[in-house]
Amino acid sequence: MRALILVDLQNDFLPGGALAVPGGDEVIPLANALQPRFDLVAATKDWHPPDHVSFAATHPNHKPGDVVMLREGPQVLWPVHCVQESYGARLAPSLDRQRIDREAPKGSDSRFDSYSGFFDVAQRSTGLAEYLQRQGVDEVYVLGLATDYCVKATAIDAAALGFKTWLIEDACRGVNLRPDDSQRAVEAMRAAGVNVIQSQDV
Ligand code: VGL
Ligand code: ZN
Repeated sequence: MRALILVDLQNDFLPGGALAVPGGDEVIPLANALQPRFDLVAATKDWHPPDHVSFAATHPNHKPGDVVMLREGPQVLWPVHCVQESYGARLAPSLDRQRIDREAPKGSDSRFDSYSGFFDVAQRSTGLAEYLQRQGVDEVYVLGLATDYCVKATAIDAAALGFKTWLIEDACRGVNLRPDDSQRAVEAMRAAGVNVIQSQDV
């Protein structure tokens, strides 16, 4: 069984959103075209409470882009984004949502961030891995936003969980706080056993 994982195709990560990823809207047509080619489609959703630990506004005297040290490790601080039930947290209206079998919210505990669709920084499961395993999925293809954060973490965890894992590189876009972050993320995924392909080769 082959699953497609759509990572965080939410309004706040698209142009005009609170944490807009440059060119983020360009991956939606690819996501729509690819969905029918899979046995199962899952969509991860960043789903934060208003006082989430990853928001700069939660930390006095900090601004977006700062990094604070937490028990679980360094945490990049972001603008308020993907607040539960808000418009920004909704899946993109242009995304074909009919074929999505499972939505996987993450980062919904105010204390812990979760770039990965599988585990938060405290290593607690979102339930997505168990769901895919129950469905008999053994191959996972990953696309979405952002290459250098949630796509990277999700693909690396998928490979570590034992799924044969592909990154659909041209169907992802990165934040690129540093200009080469996405390229480095792709290299990190490759090093973790993720196969890197383009959408035309799926
Ligand atoms: C993401 C930063 C903060 C992502 C989520 O979807 O890559 N990035 N929250
Ligand atoms: Zn987030």
